[in-house]
Amino acid sequence: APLIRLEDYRPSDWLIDTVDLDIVLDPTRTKVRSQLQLRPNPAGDAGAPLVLDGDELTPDSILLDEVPLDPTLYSLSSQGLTIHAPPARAFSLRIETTLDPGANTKLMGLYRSSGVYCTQCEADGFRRITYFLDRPDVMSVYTVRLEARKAEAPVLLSNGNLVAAAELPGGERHFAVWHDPHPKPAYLFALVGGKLDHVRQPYVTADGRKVELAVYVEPGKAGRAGWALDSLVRCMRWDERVFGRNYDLDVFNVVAVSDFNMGAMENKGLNIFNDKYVLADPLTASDGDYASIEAIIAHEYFHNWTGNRITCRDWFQLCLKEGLTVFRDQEFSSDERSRPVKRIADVRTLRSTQFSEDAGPLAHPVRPRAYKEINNFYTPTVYEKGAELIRMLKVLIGEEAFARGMGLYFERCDGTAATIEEFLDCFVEASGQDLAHFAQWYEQAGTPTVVASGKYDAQAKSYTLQLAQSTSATPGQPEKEPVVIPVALGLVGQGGDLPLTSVSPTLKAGGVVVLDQPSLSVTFTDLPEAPTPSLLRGFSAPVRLELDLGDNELLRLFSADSDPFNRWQALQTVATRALVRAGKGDGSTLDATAAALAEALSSFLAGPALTDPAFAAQVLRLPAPADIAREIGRDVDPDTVHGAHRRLSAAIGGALAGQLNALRDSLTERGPYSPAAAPAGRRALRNEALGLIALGAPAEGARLSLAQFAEADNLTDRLAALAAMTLIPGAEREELIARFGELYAREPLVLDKWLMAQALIAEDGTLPRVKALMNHPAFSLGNPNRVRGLIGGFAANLTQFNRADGEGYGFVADIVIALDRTNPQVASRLLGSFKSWRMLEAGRRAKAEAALRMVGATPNLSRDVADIAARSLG
Ligand code: BAL
Ligand code: ZN
Repeated sequence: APLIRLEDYRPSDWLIDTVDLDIVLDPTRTKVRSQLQLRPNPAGDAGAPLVLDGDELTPDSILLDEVPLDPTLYSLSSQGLTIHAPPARAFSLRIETTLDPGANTKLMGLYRSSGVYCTQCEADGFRRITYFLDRPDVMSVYTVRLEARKAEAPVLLSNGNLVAAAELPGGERHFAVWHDPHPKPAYLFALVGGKLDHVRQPYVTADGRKVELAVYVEPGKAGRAGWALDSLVRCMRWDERVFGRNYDLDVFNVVAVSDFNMGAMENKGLNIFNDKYVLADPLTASDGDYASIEAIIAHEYFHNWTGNRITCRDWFQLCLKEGLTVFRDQEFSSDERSRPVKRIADVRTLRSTQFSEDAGPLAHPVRPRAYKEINNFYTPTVYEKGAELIRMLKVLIGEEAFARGMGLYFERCDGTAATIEEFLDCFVEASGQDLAHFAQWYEQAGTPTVVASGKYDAQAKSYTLQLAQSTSATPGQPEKEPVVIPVALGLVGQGGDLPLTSVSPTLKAGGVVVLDQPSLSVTFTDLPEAPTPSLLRGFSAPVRLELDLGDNELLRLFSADSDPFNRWQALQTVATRALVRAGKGDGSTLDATAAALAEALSSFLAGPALTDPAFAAQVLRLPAPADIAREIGRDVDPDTVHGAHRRLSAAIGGALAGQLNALRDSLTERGPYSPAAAPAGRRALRNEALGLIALGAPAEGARLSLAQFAEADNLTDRLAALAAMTLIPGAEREELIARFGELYAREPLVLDKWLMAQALIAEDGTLPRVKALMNHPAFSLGNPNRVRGLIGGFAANLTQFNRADGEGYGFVADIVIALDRTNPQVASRLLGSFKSWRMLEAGRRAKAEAALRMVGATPNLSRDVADIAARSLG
């Protein structure tokens, strides 16, 4: 496959002003009639051939200005249709194609999911529906007529507003016409046709527009759509209040489908969702699901301005819409819930998904410079690190300048396909600051490490902080430049934060030191006592921090820091250091660390900490074994890491079992289930405690888990009981697994969690268990959620995917190869599970490499899988 490069970008030679689609839906023979109004792009080459993208299409007919096009005037290839010498003026094209939605297992373009017609066009699925200039900088006004048998598809939806709908003569068929007045790129096109129930609610925007909001779901599931609708209303109000953004159509529809490659898709006015991120009721969705639904409903809605009204010039700019929109949804969730807890959860995700990507062979810049398959760049780096860059920008230029810059961006770039440069220019103008160096973050891959050390001079009453940064080489980038790192900090004394007095120009208002060179030092004066530095408050930059603080100083920060993120981080750092040592084979300090942590946690849990149980739950949760493996970074033995983690958890759980038990009792919910943040936080803490008891006092843990399962009135508590029991081998565990499976036999989304809980068991028996579960009636390789639950869960199992005998790798590799024939996107995602193979000890490394080579050598691989295999080995 050819390498597509940012530097080769050229504007399209042709533009398409309007698109008229007439689509007659049929399970195997869907007719697509497309009429395009084209004109030469003044910014392109006059007289250039017209090269329309097409994927797995053949035209039934082509008319140019209503006249059949002579076959000598065009050619067809596997990539599309070229008209060699089109007229050098505006003209129309009518093209007919026939599609088989039932046979479309790639879930890109038009397909059927449980009998529902739906589409997925980002990044390049529209070319699987009709021939088109399928690139985001070609923006057109769409009018879409949909026709279907009424019995098969009583609901017909597309983008924009409904302008006509009627039965056809005979009464068996009907049609609907949708018009979207906002020019959009083809990747935002969508249609839905099927039997669907819905819930709806009228909404009036802050600027007075009446909008009908609706959420469509499978028949019989309308009772589970309320939370999504409620979340939609809340995020719309929030975007009006916080970013001054109003909605711009008369309807906004959300549709849940059960087969979907991504989480959801922001098609203009018609968001299509993986049903996992829409459906919720207390017995089939966990607190985490409620929070994810709220966040993803918001994310897709926020795209209406950051993505749709302002889209991307080309796919290299993907982070322009994704990083910014993730930032916006994170801010929304922070305002709806607890800001520190949301930040901690986001940083956990960033470290586990993005730092690990940055540390391995798939590392790439937030704005990649080249790709073979764009679908492989919907990554934690583009999304999560992309959001971190926006957050840093805000810290660097300040809240007010940031708000002005966003306003300028919305005003100036509305209706355009924009670039990162155009985005950053708005903030240069709003702040008066030069952001050229900051822009390096978009170009340079890898996680910088910041090393910090400090020295107090009692005589001078001054404290000097040294900061140094470095970034390891990543594929294609052997040399790294220093980046602009905002280090938000405080100096903590006996009575709390000390004043920050310094003449250093690197210290900004609000206590931010800007590290924009290899190293610097800042001296703070007028300090009557030796301070403990609290660095990177709120995780002000996506970096690894190495501190010269001892465990005692960290424990002091845990109890005294005014920054909740760093209180949490302090304890994580103490645990991480001990686990890294033990994970490398030196477990000599583990017991002492366990005792110190248990003592700190014990007084924390006895104190006023319990005013925020969700925060306390985060404090109780140790860094995951995979985080420790990543910190060790080379020659990792997963069994040693996992063993150390178990030992530390069990020691803490054992020491605190009595206290945790009492704590659980005090947190018992009395009223009916509510997904609100406060009761969810209490459940989180109760269940975190249960996990520790299960490891520290297994008999007690089993008793409590079984009782909790029996009494629970919600999925969160049932799942937590199941998860705790998976830590305790034996007949009781197997009975509970079976009982859970029967209870939810008809709930595929819950069974996904059940499959995953089993796939994550850190025992030798897990691989045969997972193989057996592939024959479970609920499992299907054809459904992405099932694959991600069972096989994705197994591939995330540190000790079992990385079995010393290599069988875990072979199993996943075989599935990747099988899946690639039907769904390359899901297959390549799964192959991404190998991304950390190079950090393993030699034996496993060789076996992982062999599995990757086996995949790479398979004939007829998709571009998606071939690209991941090649880069993983590169
Ligand atoms: N644009 C793809 C799905 C999402 O990020 O919203
Ligand atoms: Zn997005």
